[in-house]
Amino acid sequence: MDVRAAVALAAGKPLEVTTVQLEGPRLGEVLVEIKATGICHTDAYTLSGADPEGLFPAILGHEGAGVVVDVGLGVTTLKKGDHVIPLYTPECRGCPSCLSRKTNLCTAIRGTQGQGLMPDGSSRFSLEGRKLHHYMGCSTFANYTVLPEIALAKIREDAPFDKVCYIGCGVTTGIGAVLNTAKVEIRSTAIVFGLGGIGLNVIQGLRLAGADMIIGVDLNDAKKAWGERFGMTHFVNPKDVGGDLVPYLVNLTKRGADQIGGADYTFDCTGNTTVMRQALECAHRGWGESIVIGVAEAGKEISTRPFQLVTGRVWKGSAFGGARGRTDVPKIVDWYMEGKIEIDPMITHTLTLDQINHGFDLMHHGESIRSVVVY
Ligand code: NAD
Ligand code: AHE
Ligand code: ZN
Repeated sequence: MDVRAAVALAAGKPLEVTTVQLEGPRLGEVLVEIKATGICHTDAYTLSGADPEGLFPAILGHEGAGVVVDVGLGVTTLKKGDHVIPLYTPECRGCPSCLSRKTNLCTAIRGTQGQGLMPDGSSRFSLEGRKLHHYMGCSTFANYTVLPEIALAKIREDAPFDKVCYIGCGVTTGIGAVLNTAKVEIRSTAIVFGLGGIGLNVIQGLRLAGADMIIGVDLNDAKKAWGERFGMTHFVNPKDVGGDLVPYLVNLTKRGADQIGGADYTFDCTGNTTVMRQALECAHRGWGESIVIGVAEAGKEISTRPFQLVTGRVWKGSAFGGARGRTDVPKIVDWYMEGKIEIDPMITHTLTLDQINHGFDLMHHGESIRSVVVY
């Protein structure tokens, strides 16, 4: 069938909105009509050419919501008409990773997903006979896409697509990093670096968890009001700090009788490796945990004095907020529908597919929190 898509033809070039061809679902696959998709910084990262797994030409996009249109042979858990959110971290419930109960990083199809292919090693997308790569197993920058059954979360039918698409990445990543990865306790102190589409969701996750000091750090002063809107208690712009940022933040978090300082939990939501080091080093001696969420480009490395770890700080990473998509995503949709979490105010721009490059510009200029394309 012909579908409308924004195609990444080459690294660093704007997406080209055009008509591409999509084959129907094969064994274990599902055809989904995408109704809305968010634009995440990770899409921009891959488009920039800095992603070692970035393949071109490709159809990017991984933060969508839509409706099942057709199912392939062997599909048992979904049917035509079901409302779904695509999962770039699938949940097969049978691979060693899923069975371990220690991680959400299902390995059932990760190999082919990283090659921009469906699990059988082929692509369903083409443009005038030329193969197009899938992206993160989702390719939501197309109004129809094909996904494996294990990469779809079935959600309630009254949830608005143009809002809950954000649960497909940003909301779950931020809130999940707090609840699943860090397991933040009530009354904790926390520092969040980078108050964009992910960092603000970390902040609302910290508010949910009952943290009582939530420090937000961003180079953009406009993010102060945004952080406060979701529960941030203090804002620091590193440009306003005269000396080294780490002792400044450690000082801000001093509250025990020993006056050592350092946060119980810190989160990097920037993808900047210098910031990742700062985030680790302003975690509390003895127990502070620093969670890396940001994605750094190929060739970047993190470093610190091992003494930082010897003295009890813990460095962790979090992908998709540690969420098991088919199990957890429908619950997060419920939280939104019940008013337990907020999404609407973070969706600052709603665009048509033809305006998708403008959505990337808004992100790069720090003018949006989330732009959502509605088909
Ligand atoms: P965004 O562009 O909306 O926000 C980034 C924020 O960081 C901006 O507010 C920017 O001003 C701020 N910032 C940049 N450099 C900074 C610095 N040196 N110090 C302080 N603040 C700084 O991006 P986003 O969509 O929120 O994504 C954030 C990061 O998270 C990206 O690297 C993205 O690829 C990654 N990400 C990871 C996962 C995961 O599962 N681990 C999921 C989604 C996104
Ligand atoms: N191909 C990239 C991987 C980047 C990355 O870490 N992606 C996150 C999700 S970001 C969503 O916005 C993730 O889930 N990672 C786990 C995985 O299996 O990819 C690179 O840099 O190599
Ligand atoms: Zn994302």
